[in-house]
Amino acid sequence: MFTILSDIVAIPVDDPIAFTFFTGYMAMLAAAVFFFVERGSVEGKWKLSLLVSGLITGIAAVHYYYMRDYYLATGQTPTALRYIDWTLTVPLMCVEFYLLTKAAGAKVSLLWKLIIASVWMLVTGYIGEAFTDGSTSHSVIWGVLSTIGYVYILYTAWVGEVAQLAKKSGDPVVIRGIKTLAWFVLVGWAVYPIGYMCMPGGWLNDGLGWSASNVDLFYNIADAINKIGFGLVVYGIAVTSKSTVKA
Ligand SMILES: *C/C=C(C)/C=C/C=C(C)/C=C/C1=C(C)CCCC1(C)C
Repeated sequence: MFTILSDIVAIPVDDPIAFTFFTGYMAMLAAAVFFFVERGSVEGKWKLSLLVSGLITGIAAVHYYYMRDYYLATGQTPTALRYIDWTLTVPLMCVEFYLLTKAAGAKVSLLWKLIIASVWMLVTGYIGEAFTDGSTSHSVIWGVLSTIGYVYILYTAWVGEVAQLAKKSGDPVVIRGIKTLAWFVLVGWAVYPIGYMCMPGGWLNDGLGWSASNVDLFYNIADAINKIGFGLVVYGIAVTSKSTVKA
């Protein structure tokens, strides 16, 4: 139904949420094509990482296609589609951390710990958003529970296992790449809890006196920066390390 509607519903020029849904979709699609094609030109050991970058942006492109329709047709936040997308793409970003540190001895248990932390973060966040009664207490309780998972990933990337394995790898390209990804998790991912607080009942929404929900504006911008940015950092590692290897 929404697909048919989208053919006739134009994107209102004064609606930044609709605009970012559309540009987000195009950007994710273009990025996915880029990573899939470039996968062919990087050294063998980086091909899987590039494939994962392509999957992250490709999966997001499909969800953006549907989220944009949903938003245009209903004017509502596509919460379920959003969290389905994150539940697939955030664990894949954890896979990127694992692949980059594998050569230095990363174990599958590290991958599982990161995946469990991200699923915890997302399930609790989903309960906070999807089952909101508009009260601040509901939003805060589930937001805080979700943040525990986020802090765990942050810790692992900055000082925990991932950071230590990067150091152990002794490869300056990997060390610098992991540091950049850790910055993405610290700054880029922090936009999500800020967006979450903009839902009705959320601290920022109340504090700024907004009547409507602006969560999608924050999530759309953050997704584009984080998913495409993450992929580009991984791509940078792949091409730089190739050029440092002697033929
Ligand atoms: C591609 C999608 C990404 C990188 C999504 C990341 C999402 C988060 C880091 C969400 C975090 C949240 C909190 C820390 C608390 C409030 C609820 C969430 C789920 C928005």
